[in-house]
Amino acid sequence: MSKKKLAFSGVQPTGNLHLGNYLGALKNFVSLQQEMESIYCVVDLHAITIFQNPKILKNNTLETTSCFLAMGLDPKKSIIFNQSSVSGHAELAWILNCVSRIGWLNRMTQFKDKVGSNKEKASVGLYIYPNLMAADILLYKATHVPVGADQKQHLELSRDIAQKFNKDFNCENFFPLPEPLISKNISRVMSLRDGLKKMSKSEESDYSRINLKDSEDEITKKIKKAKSDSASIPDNLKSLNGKPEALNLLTLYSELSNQTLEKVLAEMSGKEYSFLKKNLTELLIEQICPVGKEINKLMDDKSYLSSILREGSKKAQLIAEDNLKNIREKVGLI
Ligand code: AQP
Repeated sequence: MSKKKLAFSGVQPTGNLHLGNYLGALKNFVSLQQEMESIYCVVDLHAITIFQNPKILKNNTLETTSCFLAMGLDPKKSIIFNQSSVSGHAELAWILNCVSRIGWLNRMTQFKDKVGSNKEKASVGLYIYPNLMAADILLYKATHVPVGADQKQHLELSRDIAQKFNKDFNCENFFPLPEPLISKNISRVMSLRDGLKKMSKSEESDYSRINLKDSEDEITKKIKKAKSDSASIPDNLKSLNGKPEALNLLTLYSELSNQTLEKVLAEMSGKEYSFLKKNLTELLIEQICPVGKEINKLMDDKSYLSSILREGSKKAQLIAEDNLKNIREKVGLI
């Protein structure tokens, strides 16, 4: 039996989108919309698991929408909307809170990393965030979920929840088990300051990331200051062991220039990292700056962006309500 393929993914409106979001997730969103029905969501309910200034949140929601469009998502091909405008996400999340197990959530490493030793003060929402993510995906019976490697564990949890729901309510194959689509070449873009940490919006230093809205000047400065290595570029991958910052810069160059890492090493071996940085800067300016300019242009017309979300919500709502009817029926809710 062939199942209908449907892609779903979300991005939090928590600030400037960066190169990690772009290469780890958004690039895949754009190519998938050619292949299957696709739903992309600005996940504002996820964002508020950590306090957000309401005015800034609204603006970030529109800006994330503008990033989707600037990257090449086409509202005629993909459904683009914000999570809170379809109340089914919250409703299904509640049902799944009752299916998911505390033991499963206790294993989620992202929660542990985010709260550190401050667990008692974290919001309950942050703890049950992965259940809401499962609801986002299962509400549309999505089969494919393009994400960065940091979301792999949450995706596995979504599959466990889907499987348990199907078993508990005796409805085999009711929820498809969603497949993560994680880029092979660059699944985790690392911070420019610390190659062991992922590039992230919430990292304090802006020098740790390339934002999609960075100017040519900012990109040049950030790459110049990025940590690399005092030795010259090696001719093999093994020599990059223990040099995560150098590996990160080389992987970025390989991804942006569409070449394998091995080919990049063969070409650049023996050269200083300043040579790589110069070439990487040029590629970043060529590929990222036009996106940034488009984001700024789109943000000048906020009513257009709101209309994209409104139209997308209507379409998402229809699919969600149809599925929810069946879900309520399975659970025994009148
Ligand atoms: N560094 C990264 N490398 C590869 N993929 C990444 N993603 C995020 N950072 C990287 C992927 O981008 C998508 C959207 O992520 P998000 O903004 O919803 O949440 P996040 O993963 O928590 O991103 P940040 O930047 O780290 O935000 P903060 O700092 O607010 O937590 C996801 O598919 C993610 O995997």
